[in-house]
Amino acid sequence: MDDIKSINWFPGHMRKALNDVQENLKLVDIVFETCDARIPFSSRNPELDKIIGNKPRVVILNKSDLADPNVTKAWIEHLRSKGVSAVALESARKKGLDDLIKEARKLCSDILEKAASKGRIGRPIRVMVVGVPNTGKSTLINALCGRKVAVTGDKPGVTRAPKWVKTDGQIELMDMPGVLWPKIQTKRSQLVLTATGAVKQEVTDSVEIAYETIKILLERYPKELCERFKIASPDDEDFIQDDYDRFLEMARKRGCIMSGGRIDEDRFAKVFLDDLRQARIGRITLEVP
Ligand SMILES: Nc1nc2c(ncn2[C@@H]2O[C@H](COP(=O)(O)OP(=O)(O)O)[C@@H](O)[C@H]2O)c(=O)[nH]1
Ligand SMILES: [Mg+2]
Repeated sequence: MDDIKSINWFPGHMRKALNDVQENLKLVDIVFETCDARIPFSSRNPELDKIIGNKPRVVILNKSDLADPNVTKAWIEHLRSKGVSAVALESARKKGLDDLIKEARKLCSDILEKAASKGRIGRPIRVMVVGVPNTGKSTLINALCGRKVAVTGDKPGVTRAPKWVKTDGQIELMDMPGVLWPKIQTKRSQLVLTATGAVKQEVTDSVEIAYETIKILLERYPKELCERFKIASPDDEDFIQDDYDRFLEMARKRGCIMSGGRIDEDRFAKVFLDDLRQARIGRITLEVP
């Protein structure tokens, strides 16, 4: 388990983290900004925009194996329409790395041409990976390097001189990813960050998180949800209208029953969240552009 997940962000941490990123930005040609493809809004921190200036950047919709491919496409188009480069990636399975590197070289073509005109032909592009915790920064760095790199700076407050790791694709990768914090501005952001596992939850919250996430799924992925938990779907006659009754029925069907016949809501909440995080309900995206 990453240390980072247990960090309690407070304003000092946040400022320090942003300052570290800002300092290291000066050393690179381009930024790879990771986010979670299931929640591309809540897993990005807009503070990065304020310091990035005109440095090229690619937004990486990571863990796209878990996300709805159609919605991922819509996010990529949406970001591009705003002039932001974006690619889908599965860092864990190294899928999409070629597209990412191609995009990076395209965005850095001016820099590369300028270097070439000064005789530095084939100069590698210098890259820093930046993102909020749990968006796959370390996994991406390892995938790009083709081996496990000791990523020690993956924590705000650990400042040292970055090392550069050469990769295929003529990239020099900073071994220290830039760490941002999740900017939780709404209850909905809090919910989806917790539901996907990006933010640690208190044990007592599981039921509420599961309950509220089920409501989202019922709107966005009713077929997948009802099939997985073997309940009648909204266009069936015996669909259970009441949210809480439906929740209890899902738990009952899943065998989350205590001795005496009471429904074990806590156990079901954990079963549900585990199914969601492992994409066993399906490839699901909780935020649309
Ligand atoms: N399904 C899936 N999981 C991933 C992918 N990339 C990373 N992960 C997982 O996401 C979790 C966080 O990844 P990590 O690289 O530690 O994120 P970091 O905190 O940003 O450095 C780990 O459990 C990884 O195995 C991916 O492409 N697909
Ligand atoms: Mg990490």
